[in-house]
Amino acid sequence: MKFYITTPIYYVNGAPHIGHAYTTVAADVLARWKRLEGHEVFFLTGTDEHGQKVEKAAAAAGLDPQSFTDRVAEQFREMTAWMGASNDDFIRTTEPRHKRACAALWQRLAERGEIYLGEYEGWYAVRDEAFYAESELVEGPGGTRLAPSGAPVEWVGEPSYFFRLSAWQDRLLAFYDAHPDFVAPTSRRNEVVSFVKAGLTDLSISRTSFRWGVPVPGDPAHVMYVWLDALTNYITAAGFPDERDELWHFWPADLHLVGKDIIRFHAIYWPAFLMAAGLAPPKRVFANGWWTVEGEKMSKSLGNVIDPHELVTRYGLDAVRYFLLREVPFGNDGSLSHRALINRMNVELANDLGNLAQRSLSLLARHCAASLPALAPPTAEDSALLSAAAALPARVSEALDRVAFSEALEEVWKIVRAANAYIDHQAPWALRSSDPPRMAAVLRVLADALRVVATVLQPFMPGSMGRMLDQLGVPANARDLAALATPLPAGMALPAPQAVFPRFVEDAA
Ligand code: ME8
Repeated sequence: MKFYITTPIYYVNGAPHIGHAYTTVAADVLARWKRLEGHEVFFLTGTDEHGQKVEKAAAAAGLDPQSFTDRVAEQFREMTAWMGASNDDFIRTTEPRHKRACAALWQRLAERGEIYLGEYEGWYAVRDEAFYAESELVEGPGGTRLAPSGAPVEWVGEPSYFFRLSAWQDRLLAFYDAHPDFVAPTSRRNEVVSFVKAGLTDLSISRTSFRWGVPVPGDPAHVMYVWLDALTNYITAAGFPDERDELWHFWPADLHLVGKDIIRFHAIYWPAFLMAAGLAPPKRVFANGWWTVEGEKMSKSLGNVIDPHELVTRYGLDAVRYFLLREVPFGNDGSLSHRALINRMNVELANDLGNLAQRSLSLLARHCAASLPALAPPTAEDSALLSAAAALPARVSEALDRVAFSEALEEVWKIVRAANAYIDHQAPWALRSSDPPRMAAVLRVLADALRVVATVLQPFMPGSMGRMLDQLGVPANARDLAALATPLPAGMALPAPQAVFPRFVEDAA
C-alpha cells in the first residue's frame, strides 16, 4: 500500500528551531515505520517562501526576497538532514513546478465558479498570515487589538478575489461526520467542527498591496493569498496538475502533520479548496502540540530559542529524536528541559537498553566464541519473553497508527524491562560454569528479543539501532518487520560489541 506523509512547509522568515525539527522528526518516524512495514512511502517536507511575513523579513535583512529565501531555505534543508529525516522530496514554493500547480488549481476553481472578484475590508495578521473576523480579536496591552494568537493585526482594504467558502459549510460538516478520524486529536476536531458550525464567510484569496507571491492567472495585479499557495505544495509534489505523473497515485495524502496553530488552514480551507476543485481531500490531519523551553514560551526576544543543531551536537541525534517523541504524548504541549533529556538518556537509553545489549553481547562474545547459539527448546520464561517480543511489532504499529509515539515507545520499553528482569533472573554469567548449554540458550533468547527491539526502534533512532543490529549480526537486507519471521542462523559470527548509548556526563564547567 502507498503512504503519503507531509510536514508543514516552514516559513523562511527566520532560522529553523526545535519546533520545526519536532514535526519533521515525527513525520520521519512514521515514514520510516511504514517503509519497515513494507509500504510504498512518499515523505514530503519543504519551505513556505511567499507572503508579507517573508517579504518583510527579507527587507529587514537588507536582501531581495529571492536571495533571502534562497539562503534561509538552505538552512531548513540542512536542518532536515541534521535531524536524520528520510524525506523523498523537499519542496520550495518559489520553484516553477509549484507556481504552475498553483496557477492550475486557481484556474480549476475559477472554471467551477468557486472564485469571484470583490473588495476585502477587514483585519489581517501578518505574523499568522491570517484574516480574522472582528469578533475573534482579543484586547492587547493599552487597549490594542490582537489576533487570538497574540499577533498584531492591521486593517486591510483592497480589491481581492474570494473563494466561496461559505458555500462549503454543510459539505464540510458532512465530510467531518463521514470521516470521524479526519482531524485529530479529538480536541482539535471539536475546535474545527465548532468553528465551521459557527458559520463560514467567503475567504479572501488574493492580495494587491505587495508583490511577493504567485501571480493570479489573468490578473497579475494580484498575488495569491500565501495560504492558498502554501497548501497547494502537497499536490505540487505529487505531480499536480499532471494526473498522469508517476507520483500522482500518492494523492490523497494519508497524513498531514501540522502544529496546532495551523489546524484551521489544513482542516477547513484545504479540504474545501480540494473538494471545490474536484480533488480528493487528505485522509487525515494530526496536530502536534507546542514546545516551551524550561516552561517558557520560545521567543527571539527571550533569547531562549533552541537551535536543533546545537541540541544534536551536544546530546547526539538519536537521543534528541528519542526524547522529543518520548517525553510528551503527541498532540499535547511539552516543556523542553535539559535535565529531563539527560535523565531519559541515562536511564532509558544508557541503562535500560544500552546495558542490556552490552551485557548480552559481551557474554556472547566472551563465552559463545562470538557466534550466535542455536535455539534450544524454550522454558516457560524463555517463551514468555519471546512471545512478548514477537507481539511487539503489532503493538507498535497499532500505537503509531494512532500517531501515539510515546505509547509506541512505552510498548518497546515493556519488552526492554522484561528482558532486563529475564537476564537478572537467569543470570547467564553464573550458568557459565554450572550449565553452559543453558547459558547459551539464555543468550540466544536475549539476542532474539534484542533483535526485535532494535528492529522496531530503527525509525526512532536509525543510527544507533543500525549499529545494534550490526552487532547482533542481522544482515542489512533483513531489518524490516517481515524479516523477523526468519530466525537468524545458529553459528553466525558476531562482531565485537561496542557500547551504543554512552552515559551523558555533564560538563563540570
Ligand atoms: O505555519 N513547538 O510555518 P511555520 C512545536 N508556513 N512545533 C512547532 C513550534 C513549537 N514551539 N514552532 C513551530 C507555517 N512548530 C506555515 C505552514 S503548511 C502548508 C504552511 C512547528 O514556520 C509546527 O508543526 O510557522 C508548526 O505548525 C510549524 O512548525 C509552523 O511552522
